[in-house]
Amino acid sequence: LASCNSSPQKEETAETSKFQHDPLVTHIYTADPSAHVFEGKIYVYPSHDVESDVKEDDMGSHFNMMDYHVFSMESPDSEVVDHGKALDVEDIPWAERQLWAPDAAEKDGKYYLYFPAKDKDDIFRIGVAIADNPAGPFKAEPEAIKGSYSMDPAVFKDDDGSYYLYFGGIWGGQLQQYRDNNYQPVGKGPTDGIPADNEMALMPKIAKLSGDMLQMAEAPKDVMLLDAEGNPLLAGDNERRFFEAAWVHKYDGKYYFSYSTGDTHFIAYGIGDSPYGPFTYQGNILNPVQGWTNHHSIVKFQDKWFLFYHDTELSDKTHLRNIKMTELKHNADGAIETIDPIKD
Ligand code: FUB
Repeated sequence: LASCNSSPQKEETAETSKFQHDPLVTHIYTADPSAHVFEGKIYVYPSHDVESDVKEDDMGSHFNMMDYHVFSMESPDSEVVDHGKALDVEDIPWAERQLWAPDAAEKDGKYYLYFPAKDKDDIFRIGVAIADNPAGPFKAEPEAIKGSYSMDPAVFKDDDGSYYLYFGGIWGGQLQQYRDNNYQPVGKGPTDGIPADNEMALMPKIAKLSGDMLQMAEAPKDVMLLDAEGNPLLAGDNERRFFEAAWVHKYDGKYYFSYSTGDTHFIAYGIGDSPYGPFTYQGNILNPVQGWTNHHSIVKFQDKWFLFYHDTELSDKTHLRNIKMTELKHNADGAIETIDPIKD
């Protein structure tokens, strides 16, 4: 572990990248890696896992993260630089606890960090923070994004310059507490409010972002995930239905919506013709990893595609994870080759 102090504001640390299924960094616990290419480098925006005295429960309360660090790599096999703390819960006026999976976007030379946190009423909202460079530090807006709820934001920039916010997650992510964008709490358990097995599953949400990147320009809509017959995936279809961790990438003119199936631990995907979907379920991108959660991102660097993900190799504890990366391949027909994190 080497230290380099090129930034006057923040301490930077660097580790040699152990590309291909080894933890990318070992000096802190990291998870939920959202990777992007900014300014010719790979930047990774993960959660920063920490041990705290909060007891484990089915709502994920023990995922009690308090800040974010940003990482960069010149290339997939070069060293990983930790740019230090980029945002702290103490500096987010509306947020109380649990800084879960973030994402980032760039527009006109400014960088936007989108993040979920529980507010003072213990309700997940999505916030945004702004920086002049991809490593931060980020300054949070005083309020959460109006009308936002649930967690796991992911921002996709389309080729026409439109930006879309995807979000949502069931159980601890609170999506089951909402219908038609209205808060309708039905109980405190993780599955209270989940539809019956033979009903349509709760779908992730999408909204176009406003020109200033700080609000949703429209009311969130369902991202429909369909089976091969064109029917919405059902709530009881645990191996295929959406749980959390939305991500979108575009390949060969098609939109790929990928996500975690949560309690069955896959990263699955569907393909569609519009950022709004519908997306037809195709299969799994990543088989279950060590640990309960599975959360990923997909990014193109030069002419190759990469999957970023996490597992619990360093700690063997479900809430103390480590980010990893590996190459991802699209076959000639556009299907993604399933990655087995154990064997590959
Ligand atoms: O890191 C906290 C939560 O665990 C994320 O928001 C979920 O996607 C899961 O990885």
